[in-house]
Amino acid sequence: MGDAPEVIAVGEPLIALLAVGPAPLADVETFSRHVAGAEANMAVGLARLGHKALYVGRVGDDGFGRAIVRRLRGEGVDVSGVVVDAGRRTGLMVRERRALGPSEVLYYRAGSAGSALGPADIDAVKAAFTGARWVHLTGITPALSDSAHEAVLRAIELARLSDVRVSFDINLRRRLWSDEAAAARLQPIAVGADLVFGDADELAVVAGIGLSPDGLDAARALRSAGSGSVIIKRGSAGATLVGEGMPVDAPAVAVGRVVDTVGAGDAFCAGYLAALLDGLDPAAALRWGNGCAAAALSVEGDLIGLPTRVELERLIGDPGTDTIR
Ligand code: KDG
Repeated sequence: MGDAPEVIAVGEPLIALLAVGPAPLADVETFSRHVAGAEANMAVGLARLGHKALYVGRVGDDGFGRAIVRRLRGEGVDVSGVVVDAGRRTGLMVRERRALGPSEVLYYRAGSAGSALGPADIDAVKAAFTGARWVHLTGITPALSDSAHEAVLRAIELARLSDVRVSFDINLRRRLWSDEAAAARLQPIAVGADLVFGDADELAVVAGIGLSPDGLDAARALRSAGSGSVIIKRGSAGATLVGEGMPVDAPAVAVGRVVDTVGAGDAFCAGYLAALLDGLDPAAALRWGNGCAAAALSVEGDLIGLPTRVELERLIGDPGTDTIR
């Protein structure tokens, strides 16, 4: 496999402060500190499964930035694409935890180091596009700033020039922009991507059509407009691949107790891409994606639950065994 990256992931790495214990944010006094960011999660997921990922993003020259770089490096991700921006702070998110109803997320990332990502940061790793198989992008980055949007477009351009395929996870963040603004930037990216991941809601927004609960209409609309394969993430109902031929469904892997849903989508992408890199067929890739998502759901924080190859094989190969002696 060598040291050349198989996948180049581009995005904003974040520090996430997660409330310890269920309470409204106003009452939370203790937080646990985690490394997060959708694309960084995906890169770590790939590394745990034995694949080479290069991460491109910006951190501040601060303790949070150092924690991110150390963690990614320690996980085996190539951090040569990470720029330390001395003039800005590392992006931050704060998340409460509720026993009932949705948990609120607050972002402290406007003007962050990560939001200053630009096309020059992509050009700086241009050589890595020769030989890479995939570039992985999400719909979060184009929401951060004009320059971050341009960085995404530059990554797509270099991918095309180097025969690298583009994987795009919509990851609609309504705290960052309106559906209209998101559709305007994300639709052209989705339509040009070889692989698009999204839930039914995200796919409908990006396709510019009404919501259908199964997401099939939106997936088909995107495919007719030019997208390659579309993966509909359906949470506890599993995932569906809409590509050539009939849609392929794969059930979710049962999770005894869901501890933390955030990051499961990134884990799914990591599992799916890892399986494709291994030369497995799309049905197996869906199983790997679902397995990784289940593993991530069962642990708090975005990174901790991401499985190694052995853990994934145990999870999807022998679901009846719960003790290894
Ligand atoms: O997918 C998980 C992400 O939501 C989390 O790590 C933070 O990247 C993040 C974001 O922008 O919400």
